[in-house]
Amino acid sequence: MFRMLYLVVAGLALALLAGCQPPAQLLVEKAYIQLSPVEGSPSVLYFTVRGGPKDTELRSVSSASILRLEMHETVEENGMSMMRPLRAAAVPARGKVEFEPGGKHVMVWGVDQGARNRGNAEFIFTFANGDKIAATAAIRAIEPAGETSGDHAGGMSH
Ligand SMILES: [Cu+2]
Repeated sequence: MFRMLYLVVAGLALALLAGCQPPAQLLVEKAYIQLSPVEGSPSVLYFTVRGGPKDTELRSVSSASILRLEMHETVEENGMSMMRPLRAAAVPARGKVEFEPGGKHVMVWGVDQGARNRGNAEFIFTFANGDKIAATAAIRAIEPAGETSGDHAGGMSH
């Protein structure tokens, strides 16, 4: 009786393994830096982490093009939105973790001129399982407020 139950469970596991799901691979995608329009104030790095076959944690983010990086999480406390440092971010197996506006994010201080000129920066994401994943983040500038493309007010001649 127990033996049969065991066989049924084993069969189920095999059926799951043989499913048409692609093999899960830990990866980082859609990385971009929202460049601060104000000189001297921090920019922000956003990205999506896709989980691999096992649970892990994102431990740190580094870049040769950036002076200082800090993982943060925006939380609601007493009706106020505030940021606090994030030591690590859990990445569930086959799951998805979004670093996005209003949630988890990485603060960016000091984007070097070479990266600004190129329009992107290389990052290394380090995980608890020892994986180090490289990803390129595009640098996005914010349009100055009140200015829409193709419609310059102020009588400038062309
Ligand atoms: Cu922050």
